[in-house]
Amino acid sequence: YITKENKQAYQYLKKQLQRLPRNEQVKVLVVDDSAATRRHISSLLERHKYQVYVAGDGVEALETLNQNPDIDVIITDNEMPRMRGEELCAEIRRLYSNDDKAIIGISGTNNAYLSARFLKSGANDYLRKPFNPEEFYCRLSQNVDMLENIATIRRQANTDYLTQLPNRRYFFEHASKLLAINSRQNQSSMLAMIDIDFFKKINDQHGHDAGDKVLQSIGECFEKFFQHDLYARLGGEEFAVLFRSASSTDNMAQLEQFRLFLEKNSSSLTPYHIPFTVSIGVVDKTIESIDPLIKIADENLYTAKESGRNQIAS
Ligand code: GH3
Ligand code: MG
Ligand code: MG
Ligand code: MG
Ligand code: MG
Repeated sequence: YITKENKQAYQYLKKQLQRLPRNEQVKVLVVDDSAATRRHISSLLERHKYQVYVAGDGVEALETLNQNPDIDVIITDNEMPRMRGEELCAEIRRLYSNDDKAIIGISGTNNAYLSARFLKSGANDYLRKPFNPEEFYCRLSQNVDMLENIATIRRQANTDYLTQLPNRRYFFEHASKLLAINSRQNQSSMLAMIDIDFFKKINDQHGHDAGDKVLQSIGECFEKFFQHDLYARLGGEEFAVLFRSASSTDNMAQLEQFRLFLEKNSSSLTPYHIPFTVSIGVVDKTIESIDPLIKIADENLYTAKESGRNQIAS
């Protein structure tokens, strides 16, 4: 029979096994001026299937990071020519967010203050040489866990749970950046507000679950029709697209294709076979802030609704 200890051991083993394929995705940069130490740490990492990069000092490390910006963890020695490990930490923190890179300082010196100095310079963790491999793996793995958790939370904070589309927060954050770039280049920005017609009726006639399925199905259409643009579910049955292309003719054609596709195919998109259409309000303007752009698009959306729905107004 399964004892509590057995079960714990089994779950631990399962976790360890699950960990292997993850490590293959994790990129670790080893910075040390001693070739022997670089080899030792690299072989520990390779044994657990991490992707390994090496650098002989801080300057080389910064070059490697510049060429491989997706490196996740930096393990660095302190005593090195040209740049000390602490200085490297501070420089990495100046250049990269501590949300997507973890730093572990390593040193063999007998300086009692070094661990604190490493941490103050932006390191997440510290190991004294010589270290026990188990401790090394545990500290590394906990730092990777932390990076993964941050990535998960960030993804969730930016995603609408029902449709899995980017959400309002994501849209506003990125829209202002895109508008700033466009207006600096004296280029207009095109925004479309898209609203499902008579959606309340769908809920009333077919139930809230059916309404949810309609929202999910239209979400998948956004990924197909506007994959190069910034789109989001702003709330309820309302969506926005901010176009990356400056060609308003192309953008309008894309919107018209989308509207027509739903008019023709919407009933086959859900198991409930509910036909639905959308109304779209469009604005094309050289402007730096998103709020007035949304206001005009909303007014045009209202016009599209008033003029009989299932159409685009600009
Ligand atoms: P119009 O053509 O003028 O846009 O009419 P409408 O019925 O689509 O618009 P209205 O604003 O009156 O109703 C929107 C409805 O959307 C009301 C609300 O219950 C429903 N709704 C909002 N969010 C969700 C959701 O996540 N799931 C479901 N099923 N319904 C939702
Ligand atoms: Mg050294
Ligand atoms: Mg409405
Ligand atoms: Mg509506
Ligand atoms: Mg609405």
